[in-house]
Amino acid sequence: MEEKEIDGFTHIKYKRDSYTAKEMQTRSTEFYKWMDQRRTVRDISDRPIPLEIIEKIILSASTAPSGAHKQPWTFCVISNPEIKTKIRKAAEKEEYDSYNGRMSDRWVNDLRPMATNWDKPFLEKAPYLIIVFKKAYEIKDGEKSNNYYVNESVGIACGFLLTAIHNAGLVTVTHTPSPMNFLSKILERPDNERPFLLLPVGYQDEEAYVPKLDRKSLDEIMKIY
Ligand code: IYR
Repeated sequence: MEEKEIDGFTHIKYKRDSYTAKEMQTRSTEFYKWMDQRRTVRDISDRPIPLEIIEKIILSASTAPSGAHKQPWTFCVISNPEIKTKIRKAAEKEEYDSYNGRMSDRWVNDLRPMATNWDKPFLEKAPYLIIVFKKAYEIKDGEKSNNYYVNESVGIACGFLLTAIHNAGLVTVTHTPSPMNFLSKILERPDNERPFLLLPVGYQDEEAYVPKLDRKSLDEIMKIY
């Protein structure tokens, strides 16, 4: 491996495959078609999944770039049924209050096409819940150290996580119970960690329905200068 020192730190030579314009055309088109098949699925089966799959998915998520390479994330994986039940109960309590007053009428109305409500059976049924925590700062040997661009970093890692779940042929829903500090309590997470996103992961149910939706056209989302 070719190495060089820059300002006292080792850098390694990096070389990855590159493609011809035609190859890029095919690869990017195929990738888009495959990504476009991903859907948020609430009907998740209880069919078991080996933990190793979840481990690989999380390793993929942790390849995300992060501010100063601080990797400010913890992925909690829950398969224990009692903990899942605790989480479901607490999430549904918050969600009930959200759907019944905390969210504006306009917000609830905007969600009608998604057929969501406060009932979250997938929190118990899915073989795994992955709960992503962001680390606001680090504590090593009692010393605090900073993390940077924490929301951006963890958000990108969650994008990678969703892609890895899709790649494994599994489904999830980006569940956002609010407020979600109950997750820190149930999982006894340290003070420097804040819950970011909850993903139940599993196979889709034998019969699963997703809303009939369109994605925005390229014209609507891209502006060329
Ligand atoms: N957090 C609630 C409500 C919800 C909000 C949005 I914005 C969604 O796209 C979907 C649901 C829930 O998880 O049901």
